[in-house]
Amino acid sequence: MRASFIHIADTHLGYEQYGVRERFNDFSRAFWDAIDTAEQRDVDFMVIAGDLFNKRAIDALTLLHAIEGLRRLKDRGIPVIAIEGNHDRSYYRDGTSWLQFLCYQGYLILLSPIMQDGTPVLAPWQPETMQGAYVDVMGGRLRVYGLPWQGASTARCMEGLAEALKMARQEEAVSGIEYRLLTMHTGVEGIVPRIQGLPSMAHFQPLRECVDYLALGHVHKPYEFDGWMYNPGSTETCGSEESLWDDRGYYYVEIDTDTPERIVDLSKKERFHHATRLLSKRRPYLRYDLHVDGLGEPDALYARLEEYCRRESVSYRDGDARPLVQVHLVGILGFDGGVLDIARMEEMVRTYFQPLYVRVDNNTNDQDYVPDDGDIDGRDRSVWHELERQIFEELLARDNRYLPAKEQWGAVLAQLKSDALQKMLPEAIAQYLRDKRRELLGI
Ligand SMILES: [Mn+2]
Repeated sequence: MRASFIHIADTHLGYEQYGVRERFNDFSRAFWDAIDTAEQRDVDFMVIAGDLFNKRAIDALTLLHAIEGLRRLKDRGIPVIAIEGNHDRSYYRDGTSWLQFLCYQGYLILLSPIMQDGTPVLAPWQPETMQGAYVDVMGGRLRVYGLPWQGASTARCMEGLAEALKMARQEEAVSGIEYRLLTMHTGVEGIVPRIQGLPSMAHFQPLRECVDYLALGHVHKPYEFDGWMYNPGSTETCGSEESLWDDRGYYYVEIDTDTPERIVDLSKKERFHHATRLLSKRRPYLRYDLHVDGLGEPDALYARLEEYCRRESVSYRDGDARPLVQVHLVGILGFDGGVLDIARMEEMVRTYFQPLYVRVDNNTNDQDYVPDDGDIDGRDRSVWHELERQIFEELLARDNRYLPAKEQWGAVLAQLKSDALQKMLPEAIAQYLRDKRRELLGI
C-alpha cells in the first residue's frame, strides 16, 4: 500500500491576537496554506491533532474560514480525521462542540472513543452516533486511532490504550490492516518546561509497538522522536515565545508498506513512512530581548534599540508582510525604570519596520539598594540625615545623567522631600525642580 497524508495541529483558528483584526486572518491563512499543500500533493487524507479552533465559543466568521478550507478537501474526496484539543473541546454539559458540528456536516471525522473506567474502548467510528475510536481508510488497509485531550488523566488513559491496542493486534491482522496511525492531543514532558503535567517519554513507550505513526498536537514547539512520534507545532505564532521556534509547520507523510526502502531513511529509524516537516506560511514575528545591564541612561538604551532596528528592518522594508515586533527589556536596570519612554521606543520600531503590531515590554528588575556598611550606624537617629544624603548620592550615581553632579542632585532631592513634607505648593516644588534642572543639566 502506498499512501500520503498531512498531519497538522494547533491552528487556533479565530485567534484575534492583540486585538488586531489582521491576525485573525493570519491564522486562517496558515491553515489554508496547509490545505493548498494537501491539494497540490494530492494526499489521501489529513489528520488534525487538536486545537483547530482557538476556543470553544467561536464566531460565525471563524466557522466560515474553517469550512472554506475543509470544503476544498471534501470536494476532492480527501477525508479529514480530527480530535478535540484542550482549546476546542465541548463543554461537558452543553454537549455539542463546533468540531462535532463540522462532523455532522460531513466536513470531518471526529474520533472520540467511549471511555470505560478511564480507558478508551476501541470500537470503530460510527457515522450514525459519530462516536468511535478509529476509522479505516485506504480501502481498509490503514487505521487511524484517535484520542482527544484527556487533561490530568492522560497518562493513565495511555496505559489503558496501550493494553487495548495490544489486544487489538489480532483483529487488525485479520482485517488486513497494514499501517496504524494514532493521533493524540498531548505532548512529552520537558519539551517546553513551562508546560507541566504532561506524560513522560516512559508513558509513550508501550504505544510504540502498537502504532507506526503517532500524530501529536498540543505543544506548540515542533519535535520528533525515533521515527514514530511527531509533533508539528503551531502553524501561526500564538505567543512571542513561539517566534523562537522557526521550524514550526505541518508534516507531509508518505507511506509505502510494500517497498519501504523506496522512501524510508533508515538512519532515522523510520519504518514504513517518510515524514517531512514543511514550514507553515505565517507572518514574520520578531522578538528582541534587549539586555539593559550596563546601560547607564535611557539614551544608551534607545541607541541600542535603534541599532537593532537599523540592522533587522532591512529585510522587511520592502516585503509584503508587515511583521509583528515585540521588544522585551530584560536585565537589571541601572536607573529608575519610570523615566523610560516606552511610547518613544514603539515609535522608533514603527518608523523602521512599519510593523502590523509593536509592543515594548519592560521586564527589567530594579537594582536592589545595598548600603555600604561601616561608616554610619543607622540606629543612631542623629545621623539619619547624613545617611539619607548618602543613599541619594549612590542611587543618583547609577544614572550617567546625574553622576557628574551627584552631590548637588542629592541636595536637591533632600530639599524636594522636605518641601513636600512641609506641604509646600506643588507648583512651587515643580518650579524649584525646573530651575535646578536648568542649572545642573542645562535643559
Ligand atoms: Mn494548542
